[in-house]
Formats: sequence, structure tokens, C-alpha cells
Amino acid sequence: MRTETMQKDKKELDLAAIRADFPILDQEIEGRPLVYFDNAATTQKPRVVMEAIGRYYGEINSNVHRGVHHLSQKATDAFESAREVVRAHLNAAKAHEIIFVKGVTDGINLVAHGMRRMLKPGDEILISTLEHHSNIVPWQMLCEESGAHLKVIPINQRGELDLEAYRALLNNRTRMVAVNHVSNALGTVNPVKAIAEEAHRVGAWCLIDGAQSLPHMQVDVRDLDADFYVFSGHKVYGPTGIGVLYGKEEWLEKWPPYQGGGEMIAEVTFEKTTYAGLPHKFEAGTPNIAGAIVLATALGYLQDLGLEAVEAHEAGLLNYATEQLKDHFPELRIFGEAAEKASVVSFLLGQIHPYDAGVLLDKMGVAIRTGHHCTQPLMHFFGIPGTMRASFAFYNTRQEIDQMIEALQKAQQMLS
Ligand code: 7TS
Repeated sequence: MRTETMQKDKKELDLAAIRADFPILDQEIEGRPLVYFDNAATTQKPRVVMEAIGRYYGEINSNVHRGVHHLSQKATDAFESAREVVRAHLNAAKAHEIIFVKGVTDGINLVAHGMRRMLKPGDEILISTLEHHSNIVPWQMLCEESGAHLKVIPINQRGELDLEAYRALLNNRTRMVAVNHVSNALGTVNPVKAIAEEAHRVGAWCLIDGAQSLPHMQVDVRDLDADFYVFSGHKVYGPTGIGVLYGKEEWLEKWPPYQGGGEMIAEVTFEKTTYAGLPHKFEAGTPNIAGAIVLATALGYLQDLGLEAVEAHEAGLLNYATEQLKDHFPELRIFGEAAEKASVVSFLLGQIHPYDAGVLLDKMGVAIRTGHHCTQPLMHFFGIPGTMRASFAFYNTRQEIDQMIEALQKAQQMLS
């Protein structure tokens, strides 16, 4: 597409060209240039994504898989092509292993639902201390219903999983190991390939929550040997309300549908309904057609940039931010100092409440997230109510980090 303008060479992104693709970034908040460092919550959308939404509704909007007419055929083709784009992006073996869902939360709930009938009292589900609530609560609900037990992989003070403890927790009652690939609160990159391998050794499945990995790195579900991998479109520069559950065919085929309705059936009588095959069995009702099509556009944009270049740029930002924070604020505590990290720095500044600092930073144009980041058990581990969190995307710059540091200095003066 516009690869030549966006990518000077394999290693360096053309930030001016990239930022021109994101009009929302070019604005002032309270008289200061907007610095958007809340990318772990949601990412901004490039022009091609916004245009693709308009094109869908302006040119081919129609329902899928049911019309004989022209537009329905076009919408169906575009929707199924999007599934193929996602398959290729994740290197899944088959397009019907890609299920369109609302997002990570929806995808994990689908998996937990699928496991309902197969769990026995005493079975075990393993998650980690690092998990987002959406990778905790569905499993708790499943355990309550089934009599299975929820076990938690501990972490060390740097925010890394304790792999020895993980191995010790695995046993022949373990049915599922569900962990995030990258922690949204600390930025820790977890060794998910090794985690999946260990899980398989005891016959357990491995679900990887990819909410925070897909935006930042090339993911190959077959190389990881993930049984399930979930991600949200809005965190990879696509729209909200669309996400993907990848699941190995051999498991998904055995499961009952998640929801009943149109689209997911083979034949319905009042006596008995037979279900459609994959992927439709899990996509009841009219799906988010535009969302899926435009998600493919967003993934295409990321591919055009080159994930190696994205990773290198973001690693530079993370290192620079970490150094600058440590240099300017001796009393600053960073939460999450894992050897492998991606795009997130979480911290507390002396006795300053994160919320107060967040409000003042906003007045200086800097958008960060403050609070528990939907990881309350992780905050309990550190004995804190929350942190300030800056999370970066490929369109962010070092100058923006300088603006955040300056704003933090002012906030500190005002609050202490
Ligand atoms: N898992 C992880 C690791 C996440 O970071 C998030 C969202 C979710 C699951 C849930 O994703 P959803 O799209 O279904 O809502 N994380 C964040 C965050 O860090 N700040 O706001 C949302």
C-alpha cells in the first residue's frame, strides 16, 4: 500500500507519515498538544480504517450468508475474506478456526462456556497473578458451576511468572492454563510457548489472552501451539465490538454452541435443532460485519508498517520512558521490571495519589490511565490500590515522553 512512505527501511518507521494517518492525534487539549499514552486501553484508528467503515456502509452494507442478492454476496465475500486475513495474520491452519467475537472478554467467556459440560468436581483451572479480570472472573464462574478449582501461578517482585511454581501446580487434574501473553498492568511478556508446552505435557489446554500482544508483535498461534488465542480489534487499531477467538478445530468441533439463534443452525424443527459447522456454530445472529471487515484493514495496516519495525520503535520508547522517569524522579517506583517487557510502564510517584496526578496530567494534554487497570489481585500483590500507567503505540514519540516528564514534574510540585 503506502509502504514506501511509512517505512524508511526495515528498522525505522517514518513517524511524520504515520502520524498523518491518525488525525485524532493532531489536536490540543487545554492548549497543549495531545499526548495519547492510553494505548493499552484502546488504540487510535488510522485513516484507512475510518475510510473502510464508510466504504462498507456506503457501498456493500447487507446481511451475510443469507441473501441471494448482489450486495449480500459482496458483504459475505468481504466478511469471509476478513476471516482469511485474520487466519493468515495469526498463521492459523484453517479459516474456520477463526471465530468472530466481541473482544477478549467475549472470547474467554465462550471458551469457559464450552468447557462447562466437560469439567468434573476437583478438576483444576490455572491462571496467573497477572491476569486482567476478564481472564479471572469467567473461570471463577465456571469453577462455581462445576466444582473445579481455580489455582493461581505466583509472580516475583519484578512481575515475572514463577515458572518453577507453575510446573509444581500442574498435575493430571489440570484442564486449562489461561494466561496473558503481555500483562496490561506491568508490560511483562510471558513465555507463553513454554507455558503451553508444559500445559500439554499434563494434557491441559492453553488459552493465551493476546489483548496486549497482538498490537506489539508478530504472533504465530501454531508456533506457540496455543489451543486458544484471543484478541480485541480495538487494541490493534481496529473498531470496538469486534475481536477474535482462535481455537484448534479439534476442540471447537466437539463443543456445544455458545448462543442459540440464526446463522448457527443446520436445521430447526420444534422438536430438534441441528447445528452448523465451524465457524458459524459459534457466531449466532447477525455478526459485526463491518467490524470484522475493518479489523482486516487494521491488521493490513500493521503488516504494511512491519511488526519488526513497530517492535523496535516501541522498545525504544519504553526504554527511553523508563530511563527518563528514573532520572527525573528518584522517589519513583516502577511496577513491573521484568527482563522482557512490551510498551507499558506503570509507576507511583512518592505519596502522590495516581488519580490526582492523572487529572493534572490531563490538564497538560497528557492522557495516561490511573487505577487498578482491571487487575485488582495484582495490585493486592504489590499492596497498592493502583498505579499511573503510560502505554505506547508505534505512533508515539520521544518528544511526547518529554512532555509527560515535564507534566509530571509540574504535577509533583503542585501536589507535594
Ligand atoms: N485482557 C487484557 C490483558 C487486557 O489488557 C484487556 C483490556 C482485556 C483482557 C479485556 O479486553 P476487552 O477488549 O474485552 O475489554 N485492558 C484494558 C486496559 O488495560 N485498560 O483498559 C482496558
